Amino acid sequence: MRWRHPAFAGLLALTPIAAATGEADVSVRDAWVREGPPGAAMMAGYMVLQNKTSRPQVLVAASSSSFGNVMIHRTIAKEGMTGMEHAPQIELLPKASLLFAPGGYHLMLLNPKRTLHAGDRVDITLEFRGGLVLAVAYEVRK
Ligand SMILES: [Cu+2]
Repeated sequence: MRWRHPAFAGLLALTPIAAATGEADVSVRDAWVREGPPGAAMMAGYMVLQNKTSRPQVLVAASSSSFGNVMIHRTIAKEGMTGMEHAPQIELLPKASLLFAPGGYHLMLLNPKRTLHAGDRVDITLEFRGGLVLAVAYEVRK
């Protein structure tokens, strides 16, 4: 049972963290979630993604234990109608920021596991191509 040796298990657990430290130049600021009406099945998350590296970075997934599912969406206007489309991945240009804001890109947060109120914090994990993972605390706001 060498796979269950405690030292080896610890080494496995540390590997993703070590892989992420070289990519600390991708960051998130002003992360927030809009408070929904009681029992809302959907909420939306916003932020500013910053790529301080000299290479493009590609956001490929988002997840959270506080929601049934998290998707990357974009609100679009077409022929006078507003809708949302799924954005399977979003490229951040080198040395650039990308705004997630009402009316544009957002994290679609489906089936919250509890009612979230203004002032609460909720953790959402962002995954980038190449293995970079960022755990971000979002503040719930009105
Ligand atoms: Cu949406």
